Amino acid sequence: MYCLAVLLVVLTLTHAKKSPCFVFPGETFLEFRPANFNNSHMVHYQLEFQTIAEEGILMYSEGPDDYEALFLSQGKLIYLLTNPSPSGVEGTSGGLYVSEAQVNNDTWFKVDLWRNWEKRGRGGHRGTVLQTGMEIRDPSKNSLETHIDHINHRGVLLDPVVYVGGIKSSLTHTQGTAPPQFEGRIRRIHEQRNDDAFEHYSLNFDNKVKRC
Ligand SMILES: [Ca+2]
Repeated sequence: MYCLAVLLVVLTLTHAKKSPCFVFPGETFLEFRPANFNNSHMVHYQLEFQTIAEEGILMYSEGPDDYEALFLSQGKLIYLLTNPSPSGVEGTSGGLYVSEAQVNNDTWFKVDLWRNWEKRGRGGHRGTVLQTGMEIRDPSKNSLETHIDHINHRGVLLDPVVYVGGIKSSLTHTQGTAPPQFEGRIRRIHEQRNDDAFEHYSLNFDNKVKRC
């Protein structure tokens, strides 16, 4: 009996560590400030989400000039990277990646999001190909959408703070233009470069985000 109890505790803890899952009511957000986190230039995020909402922010980060957002618009998933040059002379190096299918049908979607990610060549050798964009999987239909470019998006500088499910109203690049806060569930957020699972937030605004 004791062994069974220990096993259950271990299984519960393991499950919690692997599968942080959050319920967003549509009026708040989580803020993450992982230790020693570097999200400038290159990242690879993974997450899963489920919603029936047509609009809403899943993830957002910004720096002095640049920002990136993963959000819903008219039921489609969009990754927006905005990377103006500091002088404004060289123009911008951003990207807009939009899903073809609507993703607000209450099933779980899996998302991979890359920015300037070095794709490994064959045989384990590092290639020189960079990829930026996203892949969206619907495991229930075994479907996959890929929206990727191979541009070197130079000079992407972001603060090591990631907002999930919405954003703080005072952030500089989005005032008055941001989609609404997300309503639905987000789980298994992970960033591969820093090997961070997004479980321990630095802020749960108004304490309204619950665990699944
Ligand atoms: Ca920049």
